[in-house]
Amino acid sequence: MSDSTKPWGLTRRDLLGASASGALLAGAAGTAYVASSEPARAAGVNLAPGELDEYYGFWSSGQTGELRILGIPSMRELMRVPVFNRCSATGWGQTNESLQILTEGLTEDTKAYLAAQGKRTYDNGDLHHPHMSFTDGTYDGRYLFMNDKANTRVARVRCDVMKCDKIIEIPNAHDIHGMRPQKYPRTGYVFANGEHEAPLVNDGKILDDPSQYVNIFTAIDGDEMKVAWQVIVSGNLDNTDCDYQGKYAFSTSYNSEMGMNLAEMTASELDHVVVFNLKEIEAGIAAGDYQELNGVKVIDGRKGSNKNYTRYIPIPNSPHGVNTAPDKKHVVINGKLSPTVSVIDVTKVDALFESDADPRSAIVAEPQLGLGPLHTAYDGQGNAFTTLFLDSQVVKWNIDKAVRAYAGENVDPIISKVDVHYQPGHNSTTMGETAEADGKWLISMNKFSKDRFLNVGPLKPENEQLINIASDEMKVVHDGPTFAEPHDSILVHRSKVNPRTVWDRNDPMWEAARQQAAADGVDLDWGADVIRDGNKVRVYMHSVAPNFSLEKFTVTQGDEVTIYVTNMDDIDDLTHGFTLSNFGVAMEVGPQATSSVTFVAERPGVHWFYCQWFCHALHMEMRGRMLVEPRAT
Ligand code: K7E
Ligand code: CUA
Repeated sequence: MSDSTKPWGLTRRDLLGASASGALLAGAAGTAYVASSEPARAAGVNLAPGELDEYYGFWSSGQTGELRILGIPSMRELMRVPVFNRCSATGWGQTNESLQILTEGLTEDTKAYLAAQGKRTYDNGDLHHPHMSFTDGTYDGRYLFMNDKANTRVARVRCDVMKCDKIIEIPNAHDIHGMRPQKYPRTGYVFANGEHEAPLVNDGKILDDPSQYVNIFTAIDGDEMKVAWQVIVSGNLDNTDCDYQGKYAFSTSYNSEMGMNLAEMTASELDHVVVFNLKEIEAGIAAGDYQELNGVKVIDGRKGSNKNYTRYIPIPNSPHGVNTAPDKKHVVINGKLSPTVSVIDVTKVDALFESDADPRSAIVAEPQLGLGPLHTAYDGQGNAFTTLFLDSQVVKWNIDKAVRAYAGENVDPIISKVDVHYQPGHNSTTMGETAEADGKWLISMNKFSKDRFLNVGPLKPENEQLINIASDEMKVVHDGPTFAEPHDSILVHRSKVNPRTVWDRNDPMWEAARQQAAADGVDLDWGADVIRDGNKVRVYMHSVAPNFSLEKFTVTQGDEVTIYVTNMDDIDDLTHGFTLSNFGVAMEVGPQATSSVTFVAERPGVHWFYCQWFCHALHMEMRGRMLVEPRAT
């Protein structure tokens, strides 16, 4: 299918034509976009009813703790995938299946802490960075990985069902921030930065002695979701990315000072980026040059350790984002407090390890772009788009021109700037963090919305703007208000992702239920059984709209009850639910899925359970009774 016949919007040629004919798109670059539906329609943003988007947008949600899926360019929110949060709609954090995922990767230390709070898992998270698994430098549609800064975890979402299947806590490190999957040859590793400094063994023996604090870089095996190895570094770690050669990962450090307060953290004019030499680290681990801490092999990559595990490249003041360009050669380090970005040439990094070359010799450009550069995205044609937090702008600049200017040529790398509203953090372009960057759309993720929307009280939404980057003159074409606090997003062509529409009955998600049903001699698919096992009661039922297979069941006060519900409907949209009133129990049961929940039936009486996912004209009637006999006295 050629681009011009695609149903989901205008082609680049159409867009260029539209802007050439003038007046269709409001405002010139650098002026505020005037809100009006007409320009948006001209840009192909408002898809007609029934039209599909060309891209999936995978969105973080910061302190909300979930993953969100949007359609791009319509900016329609399509789905929320609970990950680190507790979800009322789906029962994530309550079902046995989700609790297994939420608890199995926690350290014993954390389990003990949570038990003391009467909890089995955390119910908050701070999800900043969602990224898809790669094969050969581009998205492969297998998994999405994401960090939890709040509770030092990394999670994985399966792209076939868009549900989380693994969450691991990262031992030894503190507060995972930057996180990226390996691009080549495949993922492979998932790299994760511990942002906050602490003693290596953080058991309270060392407290207010920052000279003994360290930070930890972690490589996770993304297939197994186990920590492969860790590296102790000098300074802290902020964001990370890696090359297209499978040789190096890069992490920024805004606190190379190891300061404990703002003044100390920002004291130095120069901080650094740490370069991790993957082959050397693997060789060091193989040779036994590590200490084992909490079951993890930890290698020392601090400055002055005189090994070839790491190099430290000085970078002007408090760098933040790290973004590898689709040219497979350049890595941009975003200056934050410095108005510059520093461009690393990965072909010059070998020399840093092979000789005592000046680490700065790998820097091939350092263009001054504006105030507060935080993150950079790419169009695949040699151009970069950097957010300027303080200037409230996105700047488009040319990498090659920046390199030539750094070498002394009189060229200006800046192509254009566009105002965004307001204070942008991350930005992302269509396929922009892969070798297949296509330069169609850019999202600017703005922290403040100020006056852009109806006032909803002191807590304002953020504003994510869609920008047409098909021509040098960037055009803001859509405002997208959003709840707390997406930091980052990726824009993935829809050809890369192909989720199922109903579950496979053999899915591993409910393996524990499958085994228990087999042990109980019950048919998990078509069950309508109540199994008593001491004071444990297991209730098996299935649902076919608009019925549960049990209209009632009886238990005794104090019984530990587990309800297994299998949804035997097998068509699109036929999700059922199971809500048990006044027991705080609710869960989603997708088509062909099994979900289960366990609680103590401590309330005698008649209690209704009902389906809370609208499934049928007789959805309201889809309910039954749990009869709880009072405990014998
Ligand atoms: Cu810049 Cu957590 Cu990616 Cu936010 S980080 S903006
Ligand atoms: Cu089943 Cu509503």
